[in-house]
Amino acid sequence: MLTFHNPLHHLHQGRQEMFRGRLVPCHETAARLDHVLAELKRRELGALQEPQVSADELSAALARIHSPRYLHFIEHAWSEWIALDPANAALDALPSVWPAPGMRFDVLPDNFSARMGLFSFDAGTPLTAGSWVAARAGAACAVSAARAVAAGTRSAFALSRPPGHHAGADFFGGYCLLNNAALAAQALRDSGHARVAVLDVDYHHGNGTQAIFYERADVLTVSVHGDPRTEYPFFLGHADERGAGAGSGFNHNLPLPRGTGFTRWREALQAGLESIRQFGAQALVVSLGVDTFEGDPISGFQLRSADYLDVGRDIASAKLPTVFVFEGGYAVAEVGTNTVNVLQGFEG
Ligand code: Q9C
Ligand code: ZN
Repeated sequence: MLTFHNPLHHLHQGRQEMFRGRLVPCHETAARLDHVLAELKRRELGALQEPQVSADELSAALARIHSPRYLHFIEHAWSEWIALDPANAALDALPSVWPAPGMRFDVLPDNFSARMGLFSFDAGTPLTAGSWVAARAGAACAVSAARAVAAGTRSAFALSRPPGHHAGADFFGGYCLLNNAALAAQALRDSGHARVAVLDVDYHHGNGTQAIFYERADVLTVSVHGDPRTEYPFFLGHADERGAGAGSGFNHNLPLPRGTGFTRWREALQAGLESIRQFGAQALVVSLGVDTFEGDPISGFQLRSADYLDVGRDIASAKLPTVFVFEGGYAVAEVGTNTVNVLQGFEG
């Protein structure tokens, strides 16, 4: 497995996220990626590279997925935050006010915290001094991995953080700033693969990825996740969301109840893979979150470490050029084992 890892990921490290009326330490930590990288080295699973995308190429790739006003906001958010008060340099920026349906999303407020809310959907995703630089380098990993696969490598892994699948064209949230999986899927489309599938196996529904491709027939989005009736991100991810307009029929959600174990989870994975087969995908992007693990501190499925070898084997059965993109997984001591088990199972 050829891996592109983000050499600047540690520049994004939020201090706190809002949880039940308190600010608690962020679950999405730099140590997560360090554990996966260490495990990849330990098992000698393949070459480890830094992303190779020019600044201009990367900006062009970002503009294929995200809106100009969102990219401008994220790039400059930290300098605006400390311009409000130099003492803000010691704090993260977190949103606390959001437009509700019926309010204006088209007018960009002058007020910084109003724009933080306009471009986000939760108070769990802090922006810090290095967030933009880290997220951009993470996006470069996804684009590099997609290009390697487009050039004929069977599979590649974008070991990127912050994660991406909750980020939409115009918003951040769920620890995600730039949608790495969507960037990889678009890069595969742009290099000539007519039909690309995104398979999201993170515990949480990939609302950003779904929204980005919802009206498109060229990218099928499939997600196996905790039922949004009880699980984050709550407001998207139901089974009746099948796509819209030209994209009607090209989104497939497989929500499962909290507490689901591997046998039932694997049946949902098989159903998702069958959709991908029927679609006639020419390439696959996997949003690889391992927060489905039984020991995950914020999630509710019951997968065990050995199960991830089978997950990799099942994904390999699709016989498609495949880009894996790292997403969630917060049981820090096991995140390396679980993630690399998927990749090793895939390689067989
Ligand atoms: N106290 C990803 O896995 N909030 N994002 C959970 C826990 C947000 C997860 C609350 C979870 C986001 C990429
Ligand atoms: Zn997740």
